Amino acid sequence: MQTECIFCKIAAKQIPVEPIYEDEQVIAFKDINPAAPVHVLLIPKKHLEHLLAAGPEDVGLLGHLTATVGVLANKLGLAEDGFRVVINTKEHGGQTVHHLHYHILGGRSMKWPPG
Ligand code: DGP
Repeated sequence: MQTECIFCKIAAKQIPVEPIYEDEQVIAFKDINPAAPVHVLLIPKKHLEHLLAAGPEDVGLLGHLTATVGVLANKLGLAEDGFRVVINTKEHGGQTVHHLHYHILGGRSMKWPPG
């Protein structure tokens, strides 16, 4: 855990959170600034600054995160119409919180290319 990391604090329940899904390795919760009717963040409890900070020891964790997207899609009612998963990475990716997170966006049609 990184003491100054907001998502580490959420994962540790030092900041109140209503988990949409949680297990030993990951937690999912609503984005504070939703960009779609459904906008959920899925994070590892382990602090990884971004996707590129994941090493060989994190392959299982990344697989678990990705598999959890399907669990969330079903739980959130997104499985039939579809949804988008975004992992903003570093400056050009638009990453503002430096703890790996998957954005799960749904409830409307998404545009392409993204801005
Ligand atoms: P990104 O730009 O990919 O780093 O997205 C960070 C997202 O995190 C952004 O959509 C807003 C969200 N966010 C930032 N702080 C908090 C918080 O304290 N609680 C929640 N639920 N979401 C947050």
